[in-house]
Amino acid sequence: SMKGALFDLDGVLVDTARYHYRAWKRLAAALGFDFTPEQNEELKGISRRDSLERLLAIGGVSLSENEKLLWLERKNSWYLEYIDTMGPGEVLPGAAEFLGRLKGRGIKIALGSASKNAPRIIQRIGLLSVFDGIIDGTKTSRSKPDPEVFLLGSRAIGVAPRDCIVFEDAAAGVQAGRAAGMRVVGIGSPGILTEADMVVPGLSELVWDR
Ligand code: B16
Ligand code: MG
Repeated sequence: SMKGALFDLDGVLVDTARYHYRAWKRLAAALGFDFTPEQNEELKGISRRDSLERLLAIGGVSLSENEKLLWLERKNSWYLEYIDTMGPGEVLPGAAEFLGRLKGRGIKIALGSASKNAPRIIQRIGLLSVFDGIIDGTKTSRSKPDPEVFLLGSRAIGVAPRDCIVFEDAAAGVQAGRAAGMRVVGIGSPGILTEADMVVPGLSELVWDR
């Protein structure tokens, strides 16, 4: 039976994707090319560094290592500018209630996010105290779809992978959860999250007993 729940952050608990998009678009514009919301889909769930590489490929731009580091720093400072205006009102519908219900049933809860800014974000949206363990982009060395982030999460809450369930909105994250030997609930569209055990549009549509 399920004893642990592991949550992705961006796209599951909060919609930070639009802030990432705004910052990447600003970077693309500065380098002289356009970046569409459709292209942004590719960047979901993957690390900051990998995102830059994909963005540069889209724009057909090549940069030196030093220039890349400079733009990564700029992108993150723009992103921080945007997320520092966030508050509890930006928690996605049903997420806080769902977390509360799990806690009430004694389920251990961990965060499994690729973001290095994850602790700052969950603090801003008022969810910091919910988590029994937090694995963010500073604690992992391999990006999703590698299972590392969720295996570290299960260890942090002391629950075996087979007793954990993952909530993910990105295809790479769903694969990571499966590779960790966990059950996975996809948040989004069944057409994209084909490897999930079950897919729902959002946490407000979920009943734990199912
Ligand atoms: P940062 P998640 C991911 O968060 C985002 O989906 C992805 O777009 C972003 O590039 C990545 O975090 C790194 O974020 O630049 O803040 O370290 O979905 O894994 O919670
Ligand atoms: Mg996500």
